[in-house]
Amino acid sequence: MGKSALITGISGQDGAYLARLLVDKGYKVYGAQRRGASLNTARLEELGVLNEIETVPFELLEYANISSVLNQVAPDEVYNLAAQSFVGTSFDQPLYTGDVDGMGVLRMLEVLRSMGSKARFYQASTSEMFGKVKETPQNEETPFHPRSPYAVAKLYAHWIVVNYRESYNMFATSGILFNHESPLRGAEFVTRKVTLALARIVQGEQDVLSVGNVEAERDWGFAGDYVEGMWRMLQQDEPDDYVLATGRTTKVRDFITASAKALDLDLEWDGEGEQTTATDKKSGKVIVRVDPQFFRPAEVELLLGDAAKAKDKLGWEPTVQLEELTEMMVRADYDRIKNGSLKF
Ligand code: NAP
Ligand code: G4F
Repeated sequence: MGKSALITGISGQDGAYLARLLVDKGYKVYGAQRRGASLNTARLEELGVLNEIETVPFELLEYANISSVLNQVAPDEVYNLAAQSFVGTSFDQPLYTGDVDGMGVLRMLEVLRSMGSKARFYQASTSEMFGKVKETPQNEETPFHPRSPYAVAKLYAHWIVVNYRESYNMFATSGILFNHESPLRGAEFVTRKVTLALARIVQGEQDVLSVGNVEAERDWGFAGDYVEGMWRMLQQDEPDDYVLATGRTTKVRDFITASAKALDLDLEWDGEGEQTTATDKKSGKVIVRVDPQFFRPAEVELLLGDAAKAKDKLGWEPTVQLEELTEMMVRADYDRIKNGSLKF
């Protein structure tokens, strides 16, 4: 009989790519989905996997619900991808973020421990935990310095995973993943916000893209590559922690320029800080502005990952370069706007 997996956060970007991967590998996949006014299935539909999984109602704030789902499903593997995942929102909703992203993980581990479950557990940890970075590039040994309520909650989750592994001999693994993007990325994250806005601007549906700190640098990879790494982590003989990253970092400003270029826009940047603008050379119009409302109370200025351990132990390497990823995202958003098929 094939293996079974429970994926929390099934409606999100990584949930959809991981569901596609595991179904293709012959897994029975249970998608844990929280209740909303309407079911959020657009990403699963886009990857053609909605009808190949079984969804189960799930809420990370509810111990009894987690317990009944895990007891009923009794999966071989659990991928905990659910989270309040937007750093900006965590400054406005720090208690909620702490409860879902920190305590929620403890609830899952406690349920699995009390069941005596042998399920292998994957926790979606994050490069945000490195925050005000202590060294560059960052690897599994780099000390943490989180800079947002999101990152602090994720750091709690990371250490409780390590603690349950060491205390109870559970197969609990933490993937410290650097930023990964795709056409399925949520529209509030900067890459997707940029590709969507520029696709609208060239089709006359928007005038200006307003952004925050364009000097921030991120190590951006493709989500499809990163879910492969998650799966490989759970196929090892022993649980451990792994960084997944591309080893290349890019400024937000340069991602905007490259996305614009993919749409035949040639940008000229001007000014500094809050006065920064970018003008489309052909039309002479300002199409990018910096708006301080998008600045964060504490910023992570630079992330650059070293995934040597994942390459060595998992045989994992990213396959999609940033240029290809940018083109993929820009094209997808251009077509969605053109066809009126934008769903998320
Ligand atoms: P995402 O698109 O924002 O998806 C988050 C998922 O969590 C959604 O399915 C959401 O459901 C669900 N969720 C939120 N609160 C919940 C709750 N209280 N109970 C149950 N489900 C809940 O995030 P992603 O980009 O796929 O990222 C997946 C995970 O990896 C997250 O934990 C994120 O923090 C982490 N991570 C992401 C990156 C990255 O670059 N993408 C890097 C490192 C780590 P709704 O659809 O109902 O909102
Ligand atoms: O796209 P972002 O919002 O992603 P951020 O904060 O790096 O977090 C993402 O990656 C983490 C992994 O490192 C995940 F754990 C987390 O769940 C999420 O997926 O912002 C990237 C950078 C930041 O420095 C931000 O200040 O872009 C900067 N930025 C500049 N203007 C902007 C904007 N970010 C957003 N969202 N919107 C802007 O207008």
